[in-house]
Order: sequence, then C-alpha cells, then structure tokens
Amino acid sequence: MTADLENIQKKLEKKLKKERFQHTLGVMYTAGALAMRYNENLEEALTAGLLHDCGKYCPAKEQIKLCQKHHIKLTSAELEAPALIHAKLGAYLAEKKYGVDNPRILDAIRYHTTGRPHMSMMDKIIYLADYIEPGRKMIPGLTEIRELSFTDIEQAVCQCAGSTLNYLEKSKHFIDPMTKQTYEYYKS
Ligand code: DGI
Ligand code: FE
Ligand code: FE
Repeated sequence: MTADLENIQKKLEKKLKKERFQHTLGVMYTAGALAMRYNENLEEALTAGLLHDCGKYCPAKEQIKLCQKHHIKLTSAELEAPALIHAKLGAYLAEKKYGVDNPRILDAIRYHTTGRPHMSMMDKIIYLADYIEPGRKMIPGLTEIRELSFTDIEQAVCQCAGSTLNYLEKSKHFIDPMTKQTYEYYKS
C-alpha cells in the first residue's frame, strides 16, 4: 500500500466507528479486486473505496450543519432523505481534508449511494463494491450480484439499482429521482 493510502487509513480509523471502518476496508479491497478485473487504476479504486463513506463520521443532523458551514448545496431530495447526504459531503471532505484532487475518485464517492446514468467504470466499481463487500449482511439476490459484478458489470449495476429501489419502495422511503434514473438507465 502507498504512503498516501496508509495515511488516509490511519485518519479514518480514528474518525469512523469500528463497524463503519471495517466496512470501509471491505469496500476498499473489493474495489481493488474489481479494478484488477476491469483494468482500472488500482490505487484510485483503493482510495475511492477507502474514502467512500468518510462523510458518515457523524450523524445526519451534523452532516447537514457541516454542509451549511461549507456552503455545500443540498437538494430537496437530500433533505428529505438524509441518508444520501454523506455521499456529497464525503466528496467534499475527500478533497479538502484528505487531499484528493482526482475527479474520478471524487465523482465515485459523490455518486456511490444513488448511482447515476452514464456512470464511469470507477463509479460502477465503488457503487458495486459498497453493495457486495464481504461484510454486507446476506440478502436475496446478493450472491448473484456478487458474481455478476465480475462477469457482467452493467447487469450487476442494473440489479443492484433495482434491488435498492425495490427495498426503498417496500419500506416506503422517499426516493431520490437520481436513484430511479440510475435504474431506468441501466435497465434499458
Ligand atoms: O453508506 P452505506 O450504508 O455503506 O451504503 P449507501 O451509501 O449505499 O446507502 C445508504 C442508504 O441509502 C442505504 O440504506 C440505501 C439508501 N438509499 C439509496 N438511494 C436512496 C436511499 N434512501 C432513500 N431514502 N432514497 C434513495 O433514493
Ligand atoms: Fe455510503
Ligand atoms: Fe458504504
């Protein structure tokens, strides 16, 4: 591991709760494996995986306050569903507090929760690594999405988005238009 990655890891270990940090390591290594599979830059994938949830070091209410403080504009959907905020805040913190200036890494962090149409390979890798990392609780369809991530990444993204949407609809959560758009785009 490079010195940069080691430094970020040490900082995050202090900031995040134990389970969140463990999840973060799982996403980092899974993103690394996917980067090897799809010829993506390995260090970029590891960095994005490591930092993807760095915005989750405090509760949602504090995340909103931090966004106000740093003039990060939140959409009405993000205010309606505060579980989304850590992605945008995370991209900001990755840049300002962890010294990342690579837009591919910052975008992958920014879109890791909702996805987006036309995702880059790095976006897809982090979106899926977050969903399939070894520490994730087993849910129906997960085994198939784990396999698909390494065999047919477009189809994996489609099923991941579909499964998330299905869960949100069933549990009557507010759905961000972007979450819906991701599914619609990858379905066709
Ligand atoms: O941060 P993680 O827990 O590792 O995972 P995540 O960033 O993918 O997602 C956090 C939560 O956000 C997860 O329970 C799914 C949820 N989510 C994704 N899209 C939407 C959403 N929640 C709402 N309310 N609306 C959405 O559109
Ligand atoms: Fe997240
Ligand atoms: Fe995550």
